[in-house]
Amino acid sequence: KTRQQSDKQRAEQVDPRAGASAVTPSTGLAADCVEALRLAVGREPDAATAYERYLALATAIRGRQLGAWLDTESRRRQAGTKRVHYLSLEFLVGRSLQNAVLNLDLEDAARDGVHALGVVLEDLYEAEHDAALGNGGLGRLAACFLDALATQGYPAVGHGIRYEYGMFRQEIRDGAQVERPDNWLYRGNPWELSRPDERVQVHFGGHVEYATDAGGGLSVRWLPAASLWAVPYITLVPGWRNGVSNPLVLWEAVSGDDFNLAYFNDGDYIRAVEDQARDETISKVLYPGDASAAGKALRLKQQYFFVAAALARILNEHLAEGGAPATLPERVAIHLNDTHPVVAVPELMRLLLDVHGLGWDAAWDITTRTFAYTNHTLMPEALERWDVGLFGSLLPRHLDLCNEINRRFLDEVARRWPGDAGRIERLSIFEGFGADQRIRMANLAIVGSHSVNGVAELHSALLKRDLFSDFHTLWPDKLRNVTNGVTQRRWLRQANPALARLITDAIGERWVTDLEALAELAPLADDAAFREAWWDIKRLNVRVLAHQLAAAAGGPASVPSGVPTGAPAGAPKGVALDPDSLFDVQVKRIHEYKRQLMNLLRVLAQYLRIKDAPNGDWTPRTVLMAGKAAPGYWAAKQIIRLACDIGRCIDTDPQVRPWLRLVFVPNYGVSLAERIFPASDLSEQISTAGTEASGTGNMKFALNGALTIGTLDGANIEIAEAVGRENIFIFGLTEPEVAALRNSGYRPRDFYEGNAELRRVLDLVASGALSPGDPDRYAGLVHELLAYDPYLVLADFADYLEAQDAAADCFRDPQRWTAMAIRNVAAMGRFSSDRSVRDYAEGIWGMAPLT
Ligand code: T68
Repeated sequence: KTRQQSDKQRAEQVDPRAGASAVTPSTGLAADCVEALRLAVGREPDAATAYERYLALATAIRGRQLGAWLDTESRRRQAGTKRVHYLSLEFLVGRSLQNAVLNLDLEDAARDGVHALGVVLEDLYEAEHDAALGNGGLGRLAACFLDALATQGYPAVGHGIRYEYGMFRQEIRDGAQVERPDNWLYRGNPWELSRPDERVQVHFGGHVEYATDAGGGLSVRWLPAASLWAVPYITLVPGWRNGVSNPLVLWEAVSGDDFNLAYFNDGDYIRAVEDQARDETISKVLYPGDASAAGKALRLKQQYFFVAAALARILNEHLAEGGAPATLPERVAIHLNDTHPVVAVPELMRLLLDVHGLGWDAAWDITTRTFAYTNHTLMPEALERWDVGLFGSLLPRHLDLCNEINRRFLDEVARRWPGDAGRIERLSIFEGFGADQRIRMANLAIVGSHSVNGVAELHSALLKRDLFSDFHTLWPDKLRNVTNGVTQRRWLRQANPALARLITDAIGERWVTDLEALAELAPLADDAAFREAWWDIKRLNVRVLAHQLAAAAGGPASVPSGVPTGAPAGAPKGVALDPDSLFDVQVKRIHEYKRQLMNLLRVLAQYLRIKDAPNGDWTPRTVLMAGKAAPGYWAAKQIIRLACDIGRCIDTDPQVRPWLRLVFVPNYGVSLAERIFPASDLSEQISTAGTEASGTGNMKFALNGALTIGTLDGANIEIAEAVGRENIFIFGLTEPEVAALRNSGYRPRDFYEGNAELRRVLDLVASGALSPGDPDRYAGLVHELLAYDPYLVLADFADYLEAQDAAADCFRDPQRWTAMAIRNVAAMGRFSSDRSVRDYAEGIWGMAPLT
């Protein structure tokens, strides 16, 4: 407090227009900002751009984080606390400035600091480019976990890739997705600290030499064909006001400077440089596919690249701190975020066997006690299966190790089930023969880990029942559940300050670090004044979002970079969104299983109902949809086109427009999400039961007081259980019903023929009326639905419409609606990532927080 007050007093002495001759603050964050602007950025305060001021503030704050990191490290070393390393190909962090300001409790000081620079803090928040180093839920979960780990004082390190280009920027041109590169580092990144002296060499290709050494033992030498450097960049993750700061280590690929001397010697200087450039493509770009295995050599190189660098660093640190290889599992847990980093299993074996000279059994014991693995999907097309030819050409030693791991593992299986060839085939790490042979990375992960978990109760149950059933029979204690969670610091405290304040005024601020405290809100659902204040905040948030979307649509053609809101595709200039309408939102990656198509079909059904009775007493609705489609995923891109076509069709119909709007908001990402969740009334969580592993957007909506319309899928089931069925709109087939319908021979055409409203909707889509210039655009889509409909859109359609009608009726009674919303928020306690990481730490990693 006194520090903040003196910051303020000193900032008041400053006249930003006086430039260098101004009386500048001499201590505190304000002084550090001015100093950083002059001495790190090289600008006088009165001449700086907003971005330069952002750089100055970020630099000043980073200094404080570095101090906290050094303290955290020395506390960990002194206490000998076990540490977890979270290996993930994706960390979807978003922006860092506001998060750091809030977590470090620097809001007042930062306001004064930027006042000294002559600007307002919010403008500097907006100047930052999102770090979009992830596709969706999996990458954002990793970021929420880092926040939760630091907040609870768990020593943790994230390891990933410093992609030069993050998730592509989505533009909508002529109603279709266009991908643009996300050059997020082009103005520098003030949060990261490079450590070139801690670079690690990573090898690829070549061959393996086996020889008997002098003592008669086998000596193994991997003679790689190529090597490059992995250079670590450290970004600090601050805990919530606890002085803890944990590192996120992102690795950059830099070509080896002492390589391909042959070319130099031949005078082929340019060829040598070309080769260098090729090495550096490894950390060039994030793969934008979120649910199908890419199977490309570059992808495997990315995986091995960061895993090898991370393991080298982990082992070096462990040894430098006085550990021995054998004590690794006592001091270190390594978590595998999906199968993407699973090459870590043979890599750790290689280090222990070939570098440290351990025997197989000792090395294997260390390895399996160190690793744990999380599965994030049941979709078969997303399961990674590396072609053995490709794998062996890049990682010959690792292929040998996988074979030996498999041989020993299958021996164990054969001893337990003699002669059971089918079981051996199903459990094997390898599948297929000859040129078609593949490595099943999930099987390798399960064999090489002591714990395997799914991310919601249903998902984990289905892993045991279906995908990993043979492993579950073999090792009944290995498979568990850890339901996902989200950080309330970013997703409520930061994203929705007005609601956060209302909650804190009512029950205190314990919820910020103990989300179960929200339960104290439940009685306030019956307090009319509290409901009114709650409702007003929601409408205000909706108004702000509506205004931003309209400004983006009607504003300049090119939105300045760094502004998260793109121009909504459905909203022509001048057609403002109605902030009193029901804001009905589906934001997530575009996927057939997530059934954005079902959402669009019900919008059309509503459109037709309004056309039939334009004077009816309809509940006004604004349907927002946002999300990216993988660039090669044709069906997903068609869904975006259909959304844009329907949106335009409604917007140009003055009869319907007052009651119904459909807006596709481009370029969904973390920063846009921070604006959308607080401004949503209804959360669309409508995947086919049994397909969405968990979902985490569902939790962010509910935490911000949106009601859920959803199927009994993923974490929706646990949300329904927590909030009570009377406070959520559940519809559709359950997972067993989905399985039964499929097994009995699902005939989507029966639903088409049996439901006149559905028939009209599909006929409208097929008619070409939505895309007059291209009447056949959706013929294929409708045909697929009628012939196959793999995600049972038609089967759930009628029930979905009924649930939507119930939601619309309910919204007409703001008292009732708001009471339900408050009860939802009150029940969100268990969906904090603080609870998730505690489950991991206590149940899987065997770790305690710093004391
Ligand atoms: C998501 N998976 C699940 N995958 O779909 C979601 N995949 O249900 C769950 O809540 C979330 O993980 C967190 O557990 C993904 O987001 C990917 O993004 C992805 C990326 C590359 C390859 C495969």
